[in-house]
Parts: sequence; C-alpha cells; structure tokens
Amino acid sequence: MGFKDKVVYQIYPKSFQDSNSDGWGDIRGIISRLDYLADLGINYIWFNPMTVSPQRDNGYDVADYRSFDPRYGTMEDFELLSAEAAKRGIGIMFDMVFNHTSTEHEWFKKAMAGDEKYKKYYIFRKGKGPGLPPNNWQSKFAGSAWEYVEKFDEWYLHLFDVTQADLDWTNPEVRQECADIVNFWRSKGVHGFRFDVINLISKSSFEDDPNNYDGRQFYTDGPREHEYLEELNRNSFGQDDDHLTVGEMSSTTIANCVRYANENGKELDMVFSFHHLKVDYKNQMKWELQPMDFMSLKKLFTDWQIGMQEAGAWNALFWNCHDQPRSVSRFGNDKEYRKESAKMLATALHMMRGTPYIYQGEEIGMPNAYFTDISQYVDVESTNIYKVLKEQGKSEEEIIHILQERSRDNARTPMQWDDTDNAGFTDGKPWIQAADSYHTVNVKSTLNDPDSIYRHYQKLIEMRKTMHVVQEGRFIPLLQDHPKIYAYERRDENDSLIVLSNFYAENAEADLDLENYEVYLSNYADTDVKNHMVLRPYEAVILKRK
Ligand code: TEU
Repeated sequence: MGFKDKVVYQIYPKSFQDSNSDGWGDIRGIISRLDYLADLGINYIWFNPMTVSPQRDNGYDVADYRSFDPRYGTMEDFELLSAEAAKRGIGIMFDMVFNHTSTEHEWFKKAMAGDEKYKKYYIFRKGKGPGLPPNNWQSKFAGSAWEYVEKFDEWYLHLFDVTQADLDWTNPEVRQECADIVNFWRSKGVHGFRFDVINLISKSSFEDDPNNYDGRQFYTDGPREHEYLEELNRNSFGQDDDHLTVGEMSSTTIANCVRYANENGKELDMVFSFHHLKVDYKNQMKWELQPMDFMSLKKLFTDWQIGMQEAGAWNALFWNCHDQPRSVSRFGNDKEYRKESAKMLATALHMMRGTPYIYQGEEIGMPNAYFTDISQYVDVESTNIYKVLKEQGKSEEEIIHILQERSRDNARTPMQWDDTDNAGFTDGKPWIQAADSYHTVNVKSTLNDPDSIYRHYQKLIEMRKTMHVVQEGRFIPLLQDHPKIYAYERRDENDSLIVLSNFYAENAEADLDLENYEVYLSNYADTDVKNHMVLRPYEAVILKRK
C-alpha cells in the first residue's frame, strides 16, 4: 500500500485563512499558507466540505455536491490550489457527505414537490398514528429523528439536523448518484476521499429502540454496509491506483472495521473510530463530564491496534478533528504543561500503527476556546444542547462549563497565525470569534521557537516518512497495567522502538529492560535511559534499539 509513510493534515476551510476580508476562510487563503504546511512535512490535506450549503451544519448539509460555495471561491481557485499543492508534493482529500443531503438540495426539493423518483431518494415513512413519528429514534443533534410533512402525511428521517435528510441507500439510483459525485471529483484530479458517517447508510429496520435509546443499533454498521462500500469502491475511487480513502465510522466495532479497512478487501483504506474519544464521557453521555478514564483509553488503543493488525486492517490515528474539543485541553494540561503535554500526546499517537491525522492548530498546541457566553457559540449541536440542558434545569454557569469542555466550536475557532486582531485569520469580522489564547499561542511565535510543539510534530512526521519500523513495524503493548504510562513497542526485522508516555502532571516510574536502547526523541532535553525510568510530568520518550 502506498500510504503507510504518509501523514494527513485536516483543514477546516471556514476557519483557516481568509483572503478577502469577509470573515470566512477561503481557497485563496489556503493557497497562501501552503508553504507552512509543506514545511511541516505533511503529505495530504483533508478539507471539510466547501461545496454549496446553507451552512446549518457548516457544510455537512450539502445543497450541491459539484460546486464550491462562492464564499470559499471558484473552481478556478480550486484548480490553482490543486496545482500549488501538487508542486509541494501534497495530495488532496475531499469530504463526501453521503448519508444525507441538505433539504435545500434539488433532490429534496423535487421530493417535496411530489416527484416520486426523488421521494424515493429519501426515507419517508408513515407515522405510528396522528402526530406520532414512525419510531422513537433520536437525532444526534437532539430531538426526534423524524420530521412530519403534512402534505404527504409522512415523516422523513434525519439522523442529524432537521435540514439534513437521510438518503435511502437501498435505492440503486442513490448509490449511482454518489458514485457519480466521487467520479466528478476524480475528474478534477481529487483522489483522496473522506466519507462522512459512512457506516450509517444501511438501516436494518425501522422499529422502536427497545431500550429507549437513540436507535443506533438499527442504523449503525447495517446489514448491507459492506456491499455498498464494495460497490462504491468498484464504481469510483477503486479505479485509481493512488487513491486514499478513510471512512468516518460512528459507534462502530473492530469486527466491522477489520472488513471496512482490510488490506485484502475492496472497501476503504482506513477508518476513523471514536471510542477512545469517549473515555471522558460519564455513562457514555457526551454532555456529562468526568476526568478521562486512562485505563480505558489504554485498553481501547491497544485493542484497536492489535485487532486491526491481526486482521491486516488499517487505522486512522487522531486526537482531534472539527467535531472534538482540543486534545491538549482534554487529555493534556493546557496551563503549566501545555508544551510538554501537547508533545506527549503527539508522540503517543504518531508512533502507533496507522495513519496519523493532524487537525489545524494541533501542531501549535491550540487549547479549547473557553467561550464564556452562549452568544459566542455557533455550532447547531451546541446551541441545541444548550436549550435541552436549560430545560433540564441546569444553571447557565453549569451549561457554559459543559460547552467549554465539549462543544465542537472549541475546534472551530480561527487558526491562530499571529497575535494581531482575529489571530491573523481575517481583517474582517470573523464568522466565529477567535479564542483568547491567540495572543500567546500562534504560528508566528512558534516558528521563532526551536523547541516548539510544531518542531516536535515535524520530527514525528519525518520519522513516519523515513523509518520502516514506524510504517510497518508490529505493535506490541507494554506496561498494560501501569496507571499513568502508555507504553508500546514497534518492531520489524531490523529495528525496535519503545515509546513511553506519561499522561499525568506528576512523575511516573516504570521498570523495563532498556539495556540496548538509546533516546531517539523526547519532549525533555535531558532524558536518561535506565532500566528504572522516572518520567517527569507529561514526559514522552521514543527509545531506539542500538
Ligand atoms: O460527524 C458525525 C458524528 O456523529 C459526530 O462526530 C457528531 O459531531 C457527534 O456525534 C455529535 O455529538 C460527521 C461530521 O464530522 C460532523 O461535522 C457532521 O455534523 C455530521 O457528520 C453530520 O454530517
């Protein structure tokens, strides 16, 4: 496979760089920052959707799959971006949102006008009775997953926002439309694709969730999922030798992912799974806080590493994305150990078996936005949950605290380029406010610092590009019962690396046989290799066999 030596960088285009002062990031802005990314060393950029959208869910409500939203730019701008990226050896990945379309999409509009062909593109069902939806499923953004349409006396399914109507993948015409869209972008030279919530497209049945939960057991990893992915592969990207595909898998299992992303399979190259990003959810509930359960985190990483490895399947590795709070605030310490802990998290993740993804700003250790007022939040999920938590009687203060920890907007504030107004993102009025941290945490100050988080990422990326053991080595867990250190070995025929990461703000000790090892990379200047290692707060070290 051609991607084991690659690292992907994720750009949230709306917040990356504005070039025309309208407060929105755009393609021209991205072009002006390509040198920065080339210098970091990444191989691919995954862009969140830039296609036409009412932006109710920031582009994941697609109204036209084949044109750019003019606020991002034009097809000509994109062609320039593509050429400029290629000059720097950077490939492009686009985001395909195929579980649903915006209700502004022409298919949905035709469906609503009564066109039978297009009604069959969506999931319309009769209710259980007057005023009662077809079942008790809940939208991922709060409330019923069904919306009533009076003129049909039917309801349509929307697993996400009411303006994101689910497509009916049992309809072969829908599947062909989706393949055609991928082929359209292939014809524009795009060979990388990220498929949004792609494991939700096969619904098994439309019965009530007996546990009064959200219904996910009936639409996650459904019965025809593998068949649909094989077909999409065959009819589109699978025809390119140099494709790179990743599926976003919501609440999935290792058993399914070893099939989705099997080296000998014909589905996808790799998968995003999210279990490791729920270890700070109390009772699995996103809006209930608890400190991270470190032992679960370790076990999840290890189970996924080994489960995928043994089956010959491939993981995408990530701490951050546009849906997650910032990892340095969440699993590290964004106060006194911001630098150490950001480097530690990067080390622990990047040396694992799989393909690392870096989310914009992660490489400079951007912390959560910590907005203090509900008016600063834009995300539909955050504003919806605010109302729900209010109705549950929670205080304003408590709700804001929860959003500061969990809101997706923590990841969506402008990229922090320098300490000028709006973090150097725009000289207009940004669509979302910049986080206060930009005064100290920004690219400009980073580039002047030889010991920066950014430099550490550069080194990790370089290791992935040049070291066979990082690309292909086996993953072997170490110190599995240790309460503070995450440890593993990567081993191939010639080399062995041992990676030790202290996830806590106090010293952590471990005994290992390190006679033949020396320090290859550390986030402290003076790490000593001993059989009895004492790791300082958030110390992370990569040891290499001599
Ligand atoms: O996200 C899918 C998804 O289920 C989430 O990560 C979601 O944000 C979380 O469950 C809410 O608690 C994808 C996109 O990444 C996200 O931005 C979109 O909003 C969503 O699909 C709908 O297209």
